[in-house]
Amino acid sequence: MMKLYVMPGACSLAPHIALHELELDHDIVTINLRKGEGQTPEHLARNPVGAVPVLETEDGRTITEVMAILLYLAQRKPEAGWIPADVIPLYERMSFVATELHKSFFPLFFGERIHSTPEAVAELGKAYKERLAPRWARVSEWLGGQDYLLGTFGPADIYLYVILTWWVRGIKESLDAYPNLVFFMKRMEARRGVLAALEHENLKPVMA
Ligand SMILES: N[C@@H](CCC(=O)N[C@@H](CS)C(=O)NCC(=O)O)C(=O)O
Repeated sequence: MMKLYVMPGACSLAPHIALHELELDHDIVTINLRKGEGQTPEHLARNPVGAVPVLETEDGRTITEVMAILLYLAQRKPEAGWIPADVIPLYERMSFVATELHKSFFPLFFGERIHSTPEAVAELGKAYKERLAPRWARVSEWLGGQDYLLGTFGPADIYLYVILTWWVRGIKESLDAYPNLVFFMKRMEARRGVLAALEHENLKPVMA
């Protein structure tokens, strides 16, 4: 059976949701990064940078990177139609979530690893929140009046959902300035696969 290594609430929630949405058999293994479990020899052998997610497949592949794992899972269930004939808009949106959104959270969550004074950490946080504003506007514009980023549900939506949970639950910021994103989050949290993965990670929906 496929094995996915996760830390509850982290970006690994995205492939976890995908496994449920695609109804693929899997085992979940929790890696507690706060207790240093990402840096054990066993985990470093899976992913030398010590991060989650990592997916181990039945035929011996080890796959890292949220985007790659999501695409691998989508390929495992082609009938779900998660990979459109024209992959460019899918890659554009996934890449945006990975590089413009996901990685902007490191300075917000771990500013004290970059600067040593509380003032500098606060200034960094403020700058990154401001930097995110046009990026939330960009995904909101992509959604427009659609239910999902590409019209129909797929991996880019799952990845965006997880990053937005960090904004709401982790940073305790509001999405009220972006009604499309509020509706999107509610729509996502009405999905069975999303709720199943949240429950497994002992998390509550953020829009409840
Ligand atoms: N580019 C990686 C980023 C993975 C990542 O940042 N994972 C975080 C959790 S959200 C992590 O494991 N951090 C632990 C660390 O970097 O030491 C991906 O897309 O999978």
